[in-house]
Amino acid sequence: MLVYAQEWSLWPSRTSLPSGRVVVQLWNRGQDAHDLHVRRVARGRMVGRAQAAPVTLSGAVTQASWALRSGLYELYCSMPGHLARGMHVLVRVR
Ligand SMILES: [Cu+2]
Repeated sequence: MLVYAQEWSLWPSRTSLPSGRVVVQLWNRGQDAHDLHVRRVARGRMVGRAQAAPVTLSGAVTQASWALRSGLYELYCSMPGHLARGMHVLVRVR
């Protein structure tokens, strides 16, 4: 899955993924540094431990490998204030 990050949104290449190991590439197309976290969503709230792709500078691409079970997940940027400004998106793992 490729995820574009820019101020202030995240654009995943797909919103439905197979469960298991997922290779994630974060491409920062914005000007500020961004990262990418993922947490499961249950009853409208994020639960459990986050997995992450590292802080990525403007123009750079970083990669991470996540283990995801089936369910609903929120992708978000954990830099201060970025989630509140809109840098989050739901994805479904099937
Ligand atoms: Cu950000």
